[in-house]
Order: sequence, then C-alpha cells, then structure tokens
Amino acid sequence: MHAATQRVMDRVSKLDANQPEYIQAVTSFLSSIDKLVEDMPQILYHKVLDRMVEPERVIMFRIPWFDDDGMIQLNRGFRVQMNSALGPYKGGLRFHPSVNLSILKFLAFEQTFKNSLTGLSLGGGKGGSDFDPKGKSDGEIMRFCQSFMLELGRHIGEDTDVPAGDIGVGGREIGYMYGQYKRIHNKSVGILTGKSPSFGGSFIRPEATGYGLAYLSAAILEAKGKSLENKSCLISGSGNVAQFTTEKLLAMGSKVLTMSDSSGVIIDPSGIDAQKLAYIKTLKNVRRGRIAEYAQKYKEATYIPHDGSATSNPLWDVKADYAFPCATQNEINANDARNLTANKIQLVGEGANMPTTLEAKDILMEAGVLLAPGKASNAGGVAVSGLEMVQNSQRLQWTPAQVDAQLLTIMKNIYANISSTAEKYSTKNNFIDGANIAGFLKISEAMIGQGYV
Ligand code: NDP
Ligand code: 2IT
Repeated sequence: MHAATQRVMDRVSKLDANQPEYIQAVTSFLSSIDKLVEDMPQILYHKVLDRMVEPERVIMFRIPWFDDDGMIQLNRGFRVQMNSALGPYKGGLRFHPSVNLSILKFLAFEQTFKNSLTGLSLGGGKGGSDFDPKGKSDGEIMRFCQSFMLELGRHIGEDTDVPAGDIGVGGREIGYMYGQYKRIHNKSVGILTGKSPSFGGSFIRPEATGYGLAYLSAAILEAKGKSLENKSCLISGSGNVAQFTTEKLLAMGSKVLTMSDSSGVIIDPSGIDAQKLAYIKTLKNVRRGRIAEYAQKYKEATYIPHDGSATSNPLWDVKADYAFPCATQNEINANDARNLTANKIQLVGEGANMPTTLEAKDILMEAGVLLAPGKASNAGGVAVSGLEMVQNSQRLQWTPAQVDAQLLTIMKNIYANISSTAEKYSTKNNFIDGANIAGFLKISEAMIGQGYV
C-alpha cells in the first residue's frame, strides 16, 4: 500500500480498533483506491480519504418502550450520517440484536459509494437499533417504532436524511415510523422511503433490490456471452432481497435450489418455483415463521439446521452455476469460498452488504469467479428509494412499469460504469475495484469542490 493510504488505514485501525466490520469495509475500499493515489495527488493534498473514513456525524440515543406485559424495555438507537457530498444522507435502518456502531458504520460507508454509483444525488447513511423484532407482537413493534421515531425524527428530513428499510425493517415498520413522524411534525413529506404506495411509496421499491441484483448479474453474464436462462442458482436468506431475487431469477428462466434463514438452510433439488416462493412469502412476511417449515410441506426438500456457528455453510456446498448471498455480512467465509470454487461456481452476485469475507473474496477472484460486489449489485433498492424521493417531491406517483424501466436502466449503467472503470484503473472483470473506484471518483470530486467541511 502507498504510504499515505497506509496512514489512513493505520488511523482507522487504531481509533476504531473495536470495530471489526468497519475496519474490514475500509480495508477492502482502500486497497482499491490505493491504485489511484500515485496519479491523483489532489486526493492526498485535500485529505479526501482521511475525511471519508470519518462519519460527518453519529447520533446515538436510548429507546424506551412498553412491552405487552406493561414492562419498560430499553434499546439503543443509532444514525450514522456518513457523507453528504452528493446529497441528503440516504440509507436503511436495521433492527437486529447484533446491531452496533461497527456494523452501522460499515453499512453507512458501503452505502455512500453505492449511492454514488446509482447516479442519483444521494449522500450515505445508515441507522437502526439492537431491538429484536422476532417474537414481538404488532403492538410491541408499533410502540417500539414510535419511540424510535420520537428521537430519530429530530435528525432527519426530506432534504437532510432519508432512511429506509434493511434487515428487520420492512413496509410495516416504515409505515409505523412514518405515521409517528407525521403526527409529531405535522408534515406529510418524504422523510422515509419504502412506504406503502397508498401513502407516497414508490411502486417496485419492495422488489427493487432483488430485481436489480438479477438485472446487474444478467448484464455481467451477457458481456461474457452467458445468461441466467436454464442455470441453477443458490440463494441465501428468505427475506426481502432473497424473495425478490428468486422471483426475478425465475422470470429469467433460472432454477433456484436453496434459501435459508438464521436457523437453517433448505435445499430443494426440484427447484423453488413460483408457487413455492408464494408459500415462502406468506411464511416469512405474514406468519413470520421459520424456513424449516418449508421442508415439512415440500417433502422433496431437505432442511439442514445452520446458525452460523459451523465452520462452513452447507448451502454454499450445493453444486450450481451461480450464487446470490442475500442474508447478511460475512456469510461466505474462506471455507465456503473453497466449496463454491470446487463446485465450479461461475458468478457470485452479492445481494447482501459485504456478505463475503476478505479472504473469501481473494479465493473467489483467484479462481476467476465473476464477483459482483454489493455496492453495485444491490444498489437497485436505494436507486428506487431515490426515485421515491423524486416522486414525493413532485407529489406524483409513477406506474410500476415506469419505475421498473428506470431501475433496469440504472443497473445497466452501473454495469457499464464499474466494468469500464475496472479496465481503466485495475484489471478487466475486477468489479470490486471498478465499483470502489467509480463510486469514489464522483464523491471525491464533490468533496474537493465543497472545500474542507
Ligand atoms: P430481511 O430482514 O427481509 O431478511 C433478512 C434475511 O437474512 C432473513 O432470512 C434472515 O433470517 C437472514 N438473516 C439476517 N441476519 C442473519 C444472520 N445474522 N445470520 C443468518 N441469517 C440472517 O432483510 P433484507 O432482505 O432487507 O436484507 C438482507 C441483506 O440485504 C442485508 O445484508 C441488507 O443489508 C441487504 N440489503 C437490503 C436492501 C433492501 O432494500 N432491503 C438493499 C440492499 C441491501 P431470519 O428470518 O431468521 O431473521
Ligand atoms: O443497503 C441498502 O442499500 C438498503 N438497505 C436500502 C437503502 C435505501 O435507502 O433504500
């Protein structure tokens, strides 16, 4: 590493020593950007990298709420406002017991470059809480969301910071938080995206991350003379991103062999078809049950318990053409990467944020696997969030077909951008470098143009 890049890395490693996910995200980013600094002295002169790795602002607060037994419960809330060089902070809210500052800083950091790649005017941020929605009643979820928004509401705004969903936050939670914001501030404005289309949400926003992942993967494959048609695919997760990735892959003629949740994995050699996917949607979104039930209903499927503690995930050891991690960070480790390459996987399209460890990435890249990094391949969700902001400003609602067509165009543009940037500054097909560098260049220019802020 160039000495100046190393100095930035050392500073983060020292100051944020207890933030492993953040250090991981910064390490991956800086190893791409290192290829630029020799020829772009202005990056070093303006201390762009030093400023970029320091969030503009971090807000932390307590969230008291009453459970159904009338007992007071307490959680911790966060909003990381990472970078506003390109526009209002934008990024999801995650409700999961694992949430801490390291995880939210890594997510806000990734989000900043992802949002740059969309071509829209969006800064980067992320927030959430260590609240665990599992097993909570509707009333408990509502009271928690209302208490969360009571504080978060002071720090966001349609031109300041516009959160959305992420793990544990879907349409239901966004609706409760939106209602509470409107009640407190007496304003009907687009301060959240992912709303229901009945009160200002964009059509296709729920579908957008998964559809976008399929569109970007199709673009990568097309350039290699390949396609998704008649190909077998591994998908992890069974939440928002996994469901709509499956839906679009089926529409494009793929066969989906696997899905999972935080308790285990289902492997269905006969394929998860549209009818089975509809069952999964009801199971996970309405009944909020466990994926294990799938194997009780569909006897041709096998269920393997896997809570992440084993040294490898059986899902990544199923033979297939393409793999789409759509659950959470670091879900593909070095052992999983070795299993994937031994089974001759050709493409890994990241639906989740940072699902692949640094070591696993190296193994996949060395084996020549086409790796579509999350900040490019899952950008469809935030892209349609950006389009929801535009519709809210116009106080208009576009048709599903209009939004889907724009999503497709944005994902094709992202592919063109990351592939040409990889060829120019790194090596052909290194989409990790392509995405980091392309996302960075736009933000860097904006930061230099706006002076030292
Ligand atoms: P959901 O909450 O809808 O679904 C998450 C899925 O991942 C569930 O199946 C869940 O299992 C599983 N999961 C969550 N945490 C873990 C864990 N620690 N170990 C194993 N499995 C886990 O979230 P999304 O689908 O929205 O998000 C999935 C990924 O996609 C995340 O990385 C998110 O940051 C990323 N992403 C999401 C976007 C969006 O628009 N929603 C946009 C871009 C990226 P269980 O049901 O047991 O909880
Ligand atoms: O990781 C992500 O891009 C998201 N969770 C979606 C962010 C958004 O603002 O739509």
